[in-house]
Amino acid sequence: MGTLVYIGLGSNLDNPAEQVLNAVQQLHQLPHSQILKCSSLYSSAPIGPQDQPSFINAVALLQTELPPIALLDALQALELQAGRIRTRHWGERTLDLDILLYGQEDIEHERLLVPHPHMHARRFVLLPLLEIAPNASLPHGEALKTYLPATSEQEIWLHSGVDLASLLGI
Ligand code: ROI
Repeated sequence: MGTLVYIGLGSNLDNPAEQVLNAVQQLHQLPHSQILKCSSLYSSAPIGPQDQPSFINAVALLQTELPPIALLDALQALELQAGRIRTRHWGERTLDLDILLYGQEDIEHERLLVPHPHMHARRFVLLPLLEIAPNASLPHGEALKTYLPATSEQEIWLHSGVDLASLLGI
């Protein structure tokens, strides 16, 4: 039961790796939801203003019965709990949780666009996503791996693997 949802995680403040790992644990505790997979952690140069720290990024696969906006509310509550404050546009953040794909749904809501409109152009999304779902595709059928070559200039490197079982105690 439930929908398969890919969630992008990012942080570049206040111990970013810990922020991301902590968020994966919190996602696993959401009602009617469980984490099925989580990518390695990646370090990536900032997209946007360059005078900010590099990011830690990952992608997790969540199986959930929460409808899209309820899930969005839950993610925003976790971001707030992590002490997120909005600074400048495309600036630094303690925790960013993005719904990348929600099943194969196309969602156009005033608060939520799915697929995430920038995901195909960001290597810090594509690489971790393809690590856990090599054949992931957009709702209209395009394989996401076809977008990877166009992002080859974006700097990203492996930070560390994630031992999901020990992280989630399963
Ligand atoms: N850049 C990188 N490398 N990783 C992110 O998660 C990220 N998130 C953002 C902006 C500021 C656009 N840049 C990013 O929101």
